[in-house]
Amino acid sequence: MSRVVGHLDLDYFYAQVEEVEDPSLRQRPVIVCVFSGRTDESGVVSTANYIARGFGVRSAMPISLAKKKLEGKNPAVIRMDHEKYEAVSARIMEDLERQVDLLEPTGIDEAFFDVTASSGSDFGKAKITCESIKESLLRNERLTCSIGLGRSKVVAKLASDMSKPGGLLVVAPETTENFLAPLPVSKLYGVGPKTTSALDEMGVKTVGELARAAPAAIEGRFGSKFGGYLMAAATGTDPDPVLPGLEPTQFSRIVTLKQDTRDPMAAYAQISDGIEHVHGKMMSSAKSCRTVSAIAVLTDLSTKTKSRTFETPVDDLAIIKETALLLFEELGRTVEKDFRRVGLRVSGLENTEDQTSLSEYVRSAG
Ligand code: DGT
Ligand code: CA
Ligand code: CA
Repeated sequence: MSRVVGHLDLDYFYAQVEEVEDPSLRQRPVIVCVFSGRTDESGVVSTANYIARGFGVRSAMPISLAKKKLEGKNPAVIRMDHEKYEAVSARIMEDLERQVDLLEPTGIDEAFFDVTASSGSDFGKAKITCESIKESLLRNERLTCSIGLGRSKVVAKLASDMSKPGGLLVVAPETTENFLAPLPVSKLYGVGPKTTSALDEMGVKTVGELARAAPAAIEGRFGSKFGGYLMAAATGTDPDPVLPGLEPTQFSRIVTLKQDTRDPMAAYAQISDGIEHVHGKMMSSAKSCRTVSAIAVLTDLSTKTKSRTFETPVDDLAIIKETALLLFEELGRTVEKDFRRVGLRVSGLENTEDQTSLSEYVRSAG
């Protein structure tokens, strides 16, 4: 039975988030910039939308050079707002986690996932899951992504790269070796310029040539660990599992409201089950939280948050629910647009066990 591994990567992520906030940007070249502050122009491009890329703009390019390439093209030059992209990323990962069996985020805009169990190892079924992931991302965040599906991480990552932007590429197990064979070795995950030129010196240019090379020669040149990885990657049999993050730092749940509203009671009623779900996760991992946050995504897709931090960690459902309701009331009073989605987050997690053992210690000491 083959594993079914996916890789998802958001398209031109920071720039696309800016387009969602201001849809008029979609018709213009957009560059999201990190200003170093030395002069008005110094700094680099973090990312650019595909219109700007069409004029030769790339990540890490000096802002002055990017502006030169976009002269007369009415470019939008936007300052990078990392916190904003982090918030969007956290929501996406949370949604994604519920749609797959295992999720391993590997960066702000990408993750590996495993759907072997839920698809019964059926790539056709898994493809439908991927289509619905793309639809919900578009519906909830108005963002597009690229997804690759294969029997290993290397294949999934390659497939998502090749389907960019906006695509979905499924590499079925029986077609994997033919898919990989003609590609240059530099396309393999973990193969940089150094490895590429070392392989080139051995007469290995394509992944197919790598797969047919003598394992002893490859391991002799690269060591048994990396050499072994290279040989496995070349046939799409790299064994690394999808590993979900180990220690959670927060739990959250977010729901799309049946109808846009800014009535706190209506919002609270619809997130109530979600609060119980979050509380259940705290209980099953023996955590208490210091901070409870109410989140509202408004109709213009901006995000507003209100938080309360307690002096001692809390794990009582009634306290969390009461706090959430108060926070939604505060949010309802301050926002200027209706809520489209509402969520609850608990953070500042601490092990409840530690507190028990501490209080037991105090008791036995006293
Ligand atoms: P894509 O995936 O090719 O459609 O485009 P991006 O922009 O999503 O590229 P990706 O996935 O490599 O990177 C995700 C985000 O990370 C990107 O939106 C901005 C940021 N980023 C990427 N490369 C750089 C860089 O060289 N410098 C800085 N400051 N940020 C970067
Ligand atoms: Ca990306
Ligand atoms: Ca990425």
